[in-house]
Amino acid sequence: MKLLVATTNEGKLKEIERILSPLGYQVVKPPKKLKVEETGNTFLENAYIKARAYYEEFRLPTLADDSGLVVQALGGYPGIYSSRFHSIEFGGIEPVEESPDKANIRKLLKLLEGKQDRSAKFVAYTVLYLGSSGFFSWGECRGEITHEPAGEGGFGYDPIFKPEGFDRTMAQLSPQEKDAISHRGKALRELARLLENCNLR
Ligand code: ITT
Repeated sequence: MKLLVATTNEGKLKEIERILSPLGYQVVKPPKKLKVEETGNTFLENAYIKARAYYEEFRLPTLADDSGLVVQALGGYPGIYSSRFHSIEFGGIEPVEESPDKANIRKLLKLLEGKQDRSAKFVAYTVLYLGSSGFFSWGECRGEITHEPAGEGGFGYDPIFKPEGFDRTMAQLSPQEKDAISHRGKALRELARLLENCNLR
């Protein structure tokens, strides 16, 4: 089955392809990026909004992932604002314009200075939109926020997230290690299981 992936994030796209190709799905990159406003209040709503928008443009079974980092000591922030955390006002820190991943990490580390509780989780919701029906799934990965970035792998907040049971950050894991425990790996394997139950592959 061909799945169009409704994303503008290359790191995410690479992981989705890496996880779904061996399960028998052909992952297709969108012919062009669409500007989709994520106006939902939840990961699931935003995943649905993205999947539907790309489906309406390209008319192919469309998969979207909405994901983020949920930090306990920040009341769940950055959550659905994870990708644009640097550009919103939160905790008295002014928005900045620069490489989003680095700016997001700096802001998060600043907000956690002096805080005891550094527990966090990555969350991913996936929606497969088929026009008149669809599927969704989710996954999470628990861990904690480190005091400084380490590692070059992955993307986003990976350099400051240490998954439970590891003494390395997500950015220091191999791609296979990350996929085996990641929020996205869990959500996509669950989605594949649902599709297989419906003989869709
Ligand atoms: P699309 O909406 O186009 O897919 P996006 O990056 O804006 O791209 P989201 O709105 O779902 O996607 O935001 C996800 C953000 O959460 C992402 O940009 C990272 O900052 C963070 N994130 C999600 N999964 C991550 C992962 O596996 N490792 C590190 N950071 C992650």
